Amino acid sequence: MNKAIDPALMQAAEAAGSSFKMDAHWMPFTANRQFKKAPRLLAKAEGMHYWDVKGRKVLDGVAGLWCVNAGHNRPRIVKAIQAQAAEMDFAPPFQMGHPLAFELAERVAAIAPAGLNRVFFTNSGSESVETALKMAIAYHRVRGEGARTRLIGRERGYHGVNFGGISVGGIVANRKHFGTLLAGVDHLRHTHDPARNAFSRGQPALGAELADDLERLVALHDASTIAAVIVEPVAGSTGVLVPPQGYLQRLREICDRHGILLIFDEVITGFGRTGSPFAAQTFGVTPDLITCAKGLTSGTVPMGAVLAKQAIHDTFMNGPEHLIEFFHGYTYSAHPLACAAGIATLETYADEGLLSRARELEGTFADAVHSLKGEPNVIDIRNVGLVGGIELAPIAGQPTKRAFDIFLDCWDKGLLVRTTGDIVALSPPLIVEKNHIDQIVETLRGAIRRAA
Ligand code: PXG
Ligand code: PLP
Repeated sequence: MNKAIDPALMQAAEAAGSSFKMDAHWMPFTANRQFKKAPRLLAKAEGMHYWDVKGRKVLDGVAGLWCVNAGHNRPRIVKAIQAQAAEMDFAPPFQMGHPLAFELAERVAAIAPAGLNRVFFTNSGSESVETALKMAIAYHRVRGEGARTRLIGRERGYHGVNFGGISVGGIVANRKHFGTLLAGVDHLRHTHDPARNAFSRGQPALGAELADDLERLVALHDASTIAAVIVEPVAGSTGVLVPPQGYLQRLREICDRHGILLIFDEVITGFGRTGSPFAAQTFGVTPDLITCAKGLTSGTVPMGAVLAKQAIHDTFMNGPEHLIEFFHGYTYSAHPLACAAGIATLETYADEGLLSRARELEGTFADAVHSLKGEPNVIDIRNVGLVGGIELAPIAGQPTKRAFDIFLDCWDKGLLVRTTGDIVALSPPLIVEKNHIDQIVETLRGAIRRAA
């Protein structure tokens, strides 16, 4: 028995009829030893809140992990999953199908940017990224430009944790341990420029010209070798970097000029986070492929998708009809439980107007998070839709510690936030009300002061 475990946890485990040991579970993206000494264990969720195993109520300031956009345990979604589990557990997705997969794809296409009406299902954001990168390379090959194999990502980008994703990604800690990664990848400069843009509300005014960095890479590698550029419209994981005004437009123009596909990784920004179904619509720039996950099922059942322009899909649809057109897919692509969850989630979003709610609340949310300007060590604040990033000056010689201390303090005071480096990220469920926003910001304010 692990001696460090809190007696209340033991009671909870015993009540549930199990013993409670923490050794076997090697936790993802977690300081395992620190966690197991002082566990933070969740037991229940509803609406805007979690409850921990001791029954303490915690306000969810980050939609679980940027995914529970409809709020927790919404009855319609819960019932849809339960009913589907009782009706049909699994259906093979290769050379077979089931109606819910087609229904969900139509519904996703209906809210997607115009033209992105072909939907390929995966089980996560990471798998969506791998799928989109392979689709881009294969697309060029099928249309006779097989030399277009290079992939361009961006510094500080997060595209999941599989080999393609960490190769195009630009978060050093996620890359440096894992060898040589994919060959033929290069990176654009990131867009973070606090010297010119600190404390911008919404899109920073300066920096559209950073997109011209793509011209530098085209000059270096030649356009004929480049398949695709992948960027997050708003970089989330690295600490909420909002694109400078005109930047995405300029990236689109350069891609068009050189026949390069533009992929928006909307795993975080998809499904209402920025005030439209997709950030592509918020910013008025249409990519060729969109990767998404998280909000597709409001985090209830793992699922991701790639949305493709019809022309890309149609390019694959040639040759003898009995042959597979795209040699790719997952055992659990379009899993029935995920499809049921996805349909009920999209119905919930539509009924409650949640996909535009971030636009309605953007001003209120921006006022609240920007009110933290002037608090100790706050060096930048960024926001768009219902996403906020508060950047703190690191403690000398101990990077990430100040933000992590604030995370622990907030948890202690009944608020879940997310930190990355010395940045606190906020992305509450889209059902958030003004009183929740006030509670989030005032709890954070207290923690920031105590961490000074
Ligand atoms: N692309 C983007 C843009 C993401 O934000 C992924 C791909 C990978 O998705 P999966 O489902 O494979 O995790 C993501 C996921 C954080 C954090 O702390 C962000 C993500 C995941 C976990 C933590 O910011 N984003
Ligand atoms: N590894 C092995 C040995 C497999 O048989 C399969 C799928 O059949 C996979 C990996 C891939 O699993 P998934 O389709 O769930 O991604």
